[in-house]
Amino acid sequence: MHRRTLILAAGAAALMAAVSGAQAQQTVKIGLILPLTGPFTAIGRQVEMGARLYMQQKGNTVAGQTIELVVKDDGSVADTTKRIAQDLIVNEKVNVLAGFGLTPLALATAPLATQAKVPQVVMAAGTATITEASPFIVRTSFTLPQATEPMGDWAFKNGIKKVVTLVSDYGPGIDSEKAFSGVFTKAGGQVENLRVPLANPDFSPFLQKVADAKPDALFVFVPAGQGAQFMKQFVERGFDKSGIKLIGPGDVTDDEVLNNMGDVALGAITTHHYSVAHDSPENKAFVEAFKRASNGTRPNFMAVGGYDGMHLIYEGLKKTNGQGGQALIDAMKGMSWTSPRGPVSIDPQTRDIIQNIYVRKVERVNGELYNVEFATIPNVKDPVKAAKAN
Ligand code: VNL
Repeated sequence: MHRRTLILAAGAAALMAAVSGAQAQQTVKIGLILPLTGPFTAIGRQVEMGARLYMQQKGNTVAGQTIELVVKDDGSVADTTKRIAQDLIVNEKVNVLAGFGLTPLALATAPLATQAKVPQVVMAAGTATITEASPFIVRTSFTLPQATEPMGDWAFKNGIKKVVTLVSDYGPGIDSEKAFSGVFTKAGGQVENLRVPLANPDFSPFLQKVADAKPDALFVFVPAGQGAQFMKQFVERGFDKSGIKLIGPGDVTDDEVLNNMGDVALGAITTHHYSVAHDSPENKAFVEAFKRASNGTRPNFMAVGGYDGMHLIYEGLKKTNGQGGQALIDAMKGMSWTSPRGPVSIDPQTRDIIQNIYVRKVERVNGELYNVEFATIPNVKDPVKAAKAN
């Protein structure tokens, strides 16, 4: 009798623990931290709209859990990102951290993701080493070396022999400078490197140096959001009539602002992972839905990073039956799907995205400017981490 009561009591306790555990797990909270004020507001908005569009299309229930998105503005200040991430982990008990518009913002958060064992989905930033900063980071944007190396090849093969590079002086800019210069000089090209500050850049003195050097092409990396200002100074200095070709990764001709740049952008050759003009049924549906949900705004590569980031979280949760933490990160490794940008997968070794890189040319189509893709380099891994692994 005594023994049976004990067993019953133990059974009831176990059941109650299971029930309360299940209740605690009924909501999966995703903390989405983005610049929604300050100079990179447009980038944060693109990522947020991409993420929200995905949720709108797929609903907010996954594996029996309700998905709750908590959106926070870091104003693109790294200390703020870190403080918000800490608060989201400790007080809001988020299961996933996501967003990260610029490299320093992603890096500031990495130690917190590691400590708390919370997956950190980087949807925008592009410095190669970011995924090495925490075993809990996974990325759905791109890396600059991944997007840039094909440019070095294309340039040399297409008669460009002398190039000046002009990049923002921080992680992704330095990555793209090194990736381009490495491939291009190895092929036999000649290159001179210039770097411009990230904050409030004035491109004029650098453009003067470019004019003096008279290269065949000017290679540019500026983060999305600074392309319009660069182009303005490029025209003011008469570069559109100089015969110096504009090349680089596709951040400078980002799809949201490209159409307002005017004829100066025509003919620019860039390599990148997404164009709003990408010709696939998935992308047509994505672009239409995005425009409908955003007053006609064109999605750019940032929007796709947000959209695919949500896809990765949803599919990961399906695999773990709603569990987060280490199980969720493990479930995301090796996952593959068809994105609006084309086929993608998560490298199980590096947690970075493997994707096609497209060579594109700015053209006017039906009265609007587009990055028109004309060649594809399939399934490109981040070359920096691939080189370390070999
Ligand atoms: C970064 C890379 C930011 C590429 C960007 O735009 C970009 C970054 C804000 O890693 O900081 O286009």
